[in-house]
Amino acid sequence: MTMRRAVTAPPIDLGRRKDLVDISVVMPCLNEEGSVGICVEKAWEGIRRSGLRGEVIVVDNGSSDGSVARAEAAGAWVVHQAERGYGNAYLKGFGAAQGRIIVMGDSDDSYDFTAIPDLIRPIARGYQYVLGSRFSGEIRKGAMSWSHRYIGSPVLTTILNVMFRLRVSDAHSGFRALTRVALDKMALQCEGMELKAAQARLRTAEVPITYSPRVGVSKLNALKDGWRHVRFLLLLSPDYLFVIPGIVFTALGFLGQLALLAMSGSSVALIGKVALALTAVSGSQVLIFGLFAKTHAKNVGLGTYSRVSEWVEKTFTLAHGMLVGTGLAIVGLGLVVSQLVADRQPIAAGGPSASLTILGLTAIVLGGKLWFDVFFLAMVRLKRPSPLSMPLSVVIQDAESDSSVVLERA
Ligand SMILES: Nc1nc2c(ncn2[C@@H]2O[C@H](COP(=O)(O)OP(=O)(O)O)[C@@H](O)[C@H]2O)c(=O)[nH]1
Ligand SMILES: [Mg+2]
Repeated sequence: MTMRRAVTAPPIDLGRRKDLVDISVVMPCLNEEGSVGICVEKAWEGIRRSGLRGEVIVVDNGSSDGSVARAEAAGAWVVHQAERGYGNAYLKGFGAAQGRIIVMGDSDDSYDFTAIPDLIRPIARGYQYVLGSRFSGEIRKGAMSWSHRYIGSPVLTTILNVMFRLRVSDAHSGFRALTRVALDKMALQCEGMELKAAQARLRTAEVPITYSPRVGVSKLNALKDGWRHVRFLLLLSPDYLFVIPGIVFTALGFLGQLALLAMSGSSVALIGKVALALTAVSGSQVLIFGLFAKTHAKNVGLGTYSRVSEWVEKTFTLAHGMLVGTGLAIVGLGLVVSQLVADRQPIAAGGPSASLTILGLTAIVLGGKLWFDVFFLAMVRLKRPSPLSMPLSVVIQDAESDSSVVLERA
C-alpha cells in the first residue's frame, strides 16, 4: 500500500489547494471533546508562529461525543476514517494532507502544538523526519505513569535501538514532523514509523518537547499496545527472533553433548544427553526458520542486505544442501552402526557409546531434514511479481536452476 492512494476528495476550497499549503497538522481523535478544540487552536497558533501557510486536519473514527463539532468550530478540517485504530487514523490523515511538511500529534492536549516552529526547525536544515522527544525534554508531573516512564518506555525504546541499531530517545512519542518526500519513501502500512524511517534512510533529528497530562482518558492500552509493539519489532527482525536463538540452542546442544561425553552410569546422564540432542535439533530448526524468514523478508522488500546473508544465500543452495544432508546422514548412520557393532560398552549404560549413538542419530535426523529445508528455501526464493503489477500471465523464475514457469491469470 502506498500513501498516495485516493482519499475522499476534499470540498473545493482554495485554502486547501496544494500550492497554498506548506504545513499540514494531522491529529487523530477519538472522543476528545474536552481537548480537541484547544489542540486545533494551538495548532493554528503554531502554524502562525512558523510563518508558513497551513491546514489542521482532525481524523475522527466515529467519536460519540462532541469532538467533531469542537474541532470544526476551532477551524479544523475533519476527515472520517471508517476503520478503527490510531494507525488507520494517521493513514487517512496523511492521505488527506496537502502540505510539504506534516506534523502529527494527539488531540488530548498532552503535546504543545504552539511549539510547531521548534519541531519543524530541523526540516529547514535538511532533515526529513523529526521526532519530538519527551525524554530529552520535559515530562510534567502526572503526564506519564511511573511504570511507563521508568519501565515500559525505556525498555521498549532500548529494544528498538538495539535491534535496529537506532539511537532514538523516545520511541513512543506522538509528536513528530516529517516531509512529504519522507512520507512517500516510508510507504507506511500501519505502525513502526521510526523503523520505516530508518529503513528508508531518512535524515532523522530529535527535538526536546514538553509532555503534559492529557485531558480525558487514554484510548490506548499499555499492555496490549506494548505487546503489539514488541510483536511488530520481532516480525521485522528474523535475526533476533530466529537466527540468534537458533545458534544459541544449536551450540548449547552440541557443546553440552561434548561436555557430558565421559559421563556415564546413570539415568540422569542418559536423559541429559538425549535432552541436549533434542535441543540441538530444535535449535537448528529455529535457525533454518531464520533463513526462511530472511529470504521472505527480502522478497517482500523488508530485508536488509549484509555480507553474511549474501554469503549464506550463495552457499545455501538446493544442491549444496542435499549434498551436505546426505553426507550428515551417512556419517550419522556410520556412527550408530559402529557403536552397535563394536559393542565395547553397552549403549544403555549411558556412557561415551551412548553419546556417540545419540550424536549419530542427531546427524541422521538433521541430514534428512536438510533435504526438506533446502527445498522449502528454494520455494520461498521463487520470484513473484507484485499482485498490483500482475499482467495476464506471469513468469515465475527460479534463479538457482535457471528455469521458469508461466502462469496464466484466471
Ligand atoms: N481517530 C482515532 N483516534 C484515536 C484512536 N485511538 C486513539 N486515538 C487518538 O490518538 C491519540 C493518541 O491516543 P492516546 O489515548 O492519547 O494514547 P497515549 O497518548 O498513548 O495515551 C489521541 O488523540 C486519541 O484520541 C482511534 O481508534 N481512532
Ligand atoms: Mg496521548
